[in-house]
Amino acid sequence: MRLFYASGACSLSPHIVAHEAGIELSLQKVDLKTKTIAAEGDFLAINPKGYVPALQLDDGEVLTEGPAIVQFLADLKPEKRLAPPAGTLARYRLQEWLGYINSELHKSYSPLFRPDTPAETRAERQAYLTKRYALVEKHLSGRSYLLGENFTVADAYLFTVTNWAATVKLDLSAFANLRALQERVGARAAVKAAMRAEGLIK
Ligand SMILES: N[C@@H](CCC(=O)N[C@@H](CS)C(=O)NCC(=O)O)C(=O)O
Repeated sequence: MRLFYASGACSLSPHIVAHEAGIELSLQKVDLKTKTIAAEGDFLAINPKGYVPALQLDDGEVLTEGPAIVQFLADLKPEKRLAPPAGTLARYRLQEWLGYINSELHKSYSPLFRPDTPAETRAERQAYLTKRYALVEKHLSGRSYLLGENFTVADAYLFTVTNWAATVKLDLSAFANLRALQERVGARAAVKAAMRAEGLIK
């Protein structure tokens, strides 16, 4: 399988999950500005949406959307317990978190990365994110991970987007539980390996 990624982008989340699951992926780096892949040119020919992550299966099928990709990878190795079994309430809790991270957190960061975003919009998005993170902070009280004591794909996704906070000058210092989660996840061997492979840490 091939994972189309950009260093430190949301594609780090499935990259982490693959390491956690022990699934070997061929990493394909995408230049998001030019929509090209180093090895073979046109990324839009692989994923017409033009964004990462995209996972190409061995039969050529391409799966997109981070929340779908991480669940697909987790379900390939159920024994790793990176996602609760399908059909259980816990699985829907996982999807609830993936949806929250995707629409409330991930997409709220996007305008903060654009240099032409007006200061007013920037301030509004930062306030919105702070409000949304306050809920995560409360939820994490007494829990090691989003779903309790087990690391799941939702933690990989939360970790990935929350890592962007410093770059966009979003102050999360008031959120001790969230900071502890970032440290806990960042210390995992699989997470370090994925970050190292993307050149994010040494
Ligand atoms: N809906 C997609 C959004 C993915 C996304 O926002 N990817 C960003 C990187 S974090 C990207 O590739 N942006 C480049 C672009 O949209 O042109 C998902 O949840 O997977």
